[in-house]
Amino acid sequence: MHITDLPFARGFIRVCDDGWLKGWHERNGGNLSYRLSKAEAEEAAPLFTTGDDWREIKTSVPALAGEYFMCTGSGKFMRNIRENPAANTCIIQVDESGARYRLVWGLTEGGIPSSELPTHLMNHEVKKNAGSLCRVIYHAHPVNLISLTFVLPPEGKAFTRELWEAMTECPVIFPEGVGTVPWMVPGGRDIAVASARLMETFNAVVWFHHGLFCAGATFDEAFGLMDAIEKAAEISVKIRSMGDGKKRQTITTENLKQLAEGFGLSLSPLFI
Ligand code: 2HA
Ligand code: ZN
Repeated sequence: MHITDLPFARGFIRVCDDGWLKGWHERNGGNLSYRLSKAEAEEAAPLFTTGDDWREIKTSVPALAGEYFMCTGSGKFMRNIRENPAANTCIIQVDESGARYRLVWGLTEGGIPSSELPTHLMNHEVKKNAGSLCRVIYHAHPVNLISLTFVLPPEGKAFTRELWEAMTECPVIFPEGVGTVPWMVPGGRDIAVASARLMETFNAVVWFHHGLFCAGATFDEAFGLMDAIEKAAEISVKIRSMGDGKKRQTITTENLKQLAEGFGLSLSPLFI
């Protein structure tokens, strides 16, 4: 048995490959993490090595003590993951204090976990503390979504309404809306703290002029959310690029209320 034969690893690799084929992962852009269930960690444990040094996470995630995560490697290319998952991804374990991690599998040609590890782990911690079933945090650089961050303000309401109005399914898929982080330096604790705060409310957080983070219980959910938001963003970019860029009609506030009633959605009152 190999780690890469296990269903969670296969699901992980498939997201990386699909995201690459979607055009969301230029060079080493984007990253993915998955929190293993207890049963998955037990099944994989005979294939783990435990001799690696403990290293600083550079933030603290005490609620994740002892947990295992599969994640992409820093500087590794999503394009190469299907070809050689063991060289480009890893499984890490968080220590009992929640401040350090060690490598237990992968990165066979060297390297460290994703540069966005603090954001991934802080987002996982927020979701776990909220009792959410979320196990997947996915970060990508989709073109249309990033383009919209140059013409919309960094405000949850403006962004959410733009996406909700682009496609009727959007309010159904993310009734809580999306959060926005204005431009910040990526890769550190500050952007992780800003993102995690928003992940308390949202499953999608836009990083201005950078990309999008999505959370989901399954790979399908996290990938599907990324895909739906990027598709809505593409529609929005097209609308804004046609003629005078003005909408003749749209999905109105009244329509959103009707949709909420029809589908039993609790659309965020902040954005209505
Ligand atoms: O290069 O996407 O945010 C990986 C990234 C950093
Ligand atoms: Zn990025």
